[in-house]
Amino acid sequence: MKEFVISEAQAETAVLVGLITQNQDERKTKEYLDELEFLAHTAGAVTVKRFTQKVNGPHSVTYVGKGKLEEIRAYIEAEEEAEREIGMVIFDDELSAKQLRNIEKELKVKILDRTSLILDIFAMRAQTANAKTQVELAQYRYMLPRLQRLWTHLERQGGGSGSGGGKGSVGLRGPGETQLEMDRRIILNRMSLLKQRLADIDRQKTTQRSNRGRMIRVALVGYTNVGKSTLMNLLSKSEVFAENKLFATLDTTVRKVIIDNLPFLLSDTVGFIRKLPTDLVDSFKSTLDEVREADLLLHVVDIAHPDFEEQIQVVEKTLADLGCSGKPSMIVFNKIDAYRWVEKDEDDLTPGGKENVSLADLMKTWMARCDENCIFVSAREKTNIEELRKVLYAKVRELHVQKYPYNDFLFDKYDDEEA
Ligand SMILES: Nc1nc2c(ncn2[C@@H]2O[C@H](COP(=O)(O)OP(=O)(O)OP(=O)(O)O)[C@@H](O)[C@H]2O)c(=O)[nH]1
Ligand SMILES: [Mg+2]
Repeated sequence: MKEFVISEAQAETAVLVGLITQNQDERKTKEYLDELEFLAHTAGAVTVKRFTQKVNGPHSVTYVGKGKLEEIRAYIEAEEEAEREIGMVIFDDELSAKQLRNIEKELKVKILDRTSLILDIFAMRAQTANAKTQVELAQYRYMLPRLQRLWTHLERQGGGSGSGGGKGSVGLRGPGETQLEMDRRIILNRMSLLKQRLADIDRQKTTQRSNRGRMIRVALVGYTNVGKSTLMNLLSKSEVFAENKLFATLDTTVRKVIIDNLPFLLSDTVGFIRKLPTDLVDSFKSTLDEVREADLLLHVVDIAHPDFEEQIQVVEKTLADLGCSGKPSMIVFNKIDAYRWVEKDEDDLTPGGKENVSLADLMKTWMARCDENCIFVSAREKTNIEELRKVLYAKVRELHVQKYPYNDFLFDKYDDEEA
């Protein structure tokens, strides 16, 4: 799987390419490319240039138009002449086999798209057997349809026979096709082995989960890099790896947390991101089972991120895809310490934009929008964490009493408080 591992070489340079379309205006594209740059940085690459193009939609053959592709090639050549080698070109959307093949032919450098970049980071981050197996399976799923690029050009020239190995034209049934068939078989075999392994891990995990006793399960969910692991560490006094890069957490960690007399399980899971292919979400099924089986979801949001509203939507959409939209949940707005706004001059009468909203106003708006089912904290500054514990206690207790009405260790405290 070497071809996915771009992270080993130190500080490779990357060029980013994105489209400006009717549903993705210039500002949006900039945000997407910022995120792509952050992804590239996480993978160990330094971004040196961005290209964008205004089009109606991605070009089916080359993603960007021919002229733009030539412009990118000219840039790469000029850089190479100046002895600044370009390591890779990264496209913001998933490329088809055909696009990949054509772009590679034109640019002659390593081509990645958002998906293969995310997969690369996943491969780098995977620690446990479970995470490694899931990532490898996802990588093969990505590769399989793209294997065709090794041979379809032969097929077109010779009017060949497709993958069945039937009648292809003379001289064109050679190694290309056989090699491809072999590659496909090897990959398919490997994939079924990986699936088998995941099924075994799945069974083990299900047994582990059923042995956990009668405790309410709370899952921290949210966009990547919002502070889920930092909150987990605060609430459970554990040491989960947290860092300012994307996808620091790949596998689920579960900890027992006790607030007053009430024990419950808290889990920290992989973060979500835009344009994450469903295939990838599928591959992370067993990691995400923790979310699926949780009794309460804490949706963590980075309020200091300029695009946090879209991130909320992405997370809600992913949760719905996982069949979790009806679950009890609460939004935890994190990083209030880092929220910045520009105060408007009193005589400035132009209508204010997003950047002029004060934290207090934003809090008011969201309290109303969530029906007060949200809380504002800073995991870094430990602001409002006691309040979060209190709210969590009340919510978990309510769920606990509903789910395990005969668990009497709770009732002392419960009765005390009622009295
Ligand atoms: N300013 C500020 N930074 C925070 C806060 N909470 C977390 N961070 C930082 O945000 C970054 C990401 O935190 P993590 O806890 O790793 O985030 P995560 O949601 O677990 O991220 P992934 O596992 O990568 O999806 C780290 O650099 C944290 O130090 C906060 O309240 N304020
Ligand atoms: Mg994390």
